[in-house]
Amino acid sequence: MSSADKNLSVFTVDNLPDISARRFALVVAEWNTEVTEALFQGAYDTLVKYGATAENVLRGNVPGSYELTLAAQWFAERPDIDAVICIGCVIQGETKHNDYINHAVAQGFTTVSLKTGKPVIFGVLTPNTQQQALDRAGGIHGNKGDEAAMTAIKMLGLKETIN
Ligand code: DLZ
Repeated sequence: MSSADKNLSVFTVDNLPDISARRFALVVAEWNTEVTEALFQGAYDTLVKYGATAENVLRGNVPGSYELTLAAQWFAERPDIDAVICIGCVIQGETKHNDYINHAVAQGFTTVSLKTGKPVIFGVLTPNTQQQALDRAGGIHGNKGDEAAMTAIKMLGLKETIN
């Protein structure tokens, strides 16, 4: 940082907040269960590892990723919920169905997030193949559920700092 920037107020996600009293909702799609369960486990383990208590992590199941948005809104509207992490896996098929789902879901999460002022995290994989999904659900590319949980924690820390 240059001397001219000395008085710059910087809000970062560097300091992780105390989440021991924070309450999270994990919404999990039942399509491609092998993948979504692994993502759920990664997210859950990360929340607990960073201080969340088991009773402060709620889980909701939805049939498919398209339904994540509405369930996310129901959870985000609860005053006791601080952040919602949405978990799904939409694998490319022979039709454009996946494109419609992915766009709707991404737009939906943004809408819920802005409407409620709470982090609504996009933990939805959009791979071409099931192997690509498994690679990102505890495989060679890590676990994106873990990353989704970290994102929720960091956003709560940023919110605390800004507010
Ligand atoms: C219909 C459908 C298809 C074809 N593929 C997936 C998928 O790969 N992943 C997923 O989570 N859901 C899929 N669905 C279901 C839709 O998300 C939704 O549940 C239905 O269209 C009913 O609204």
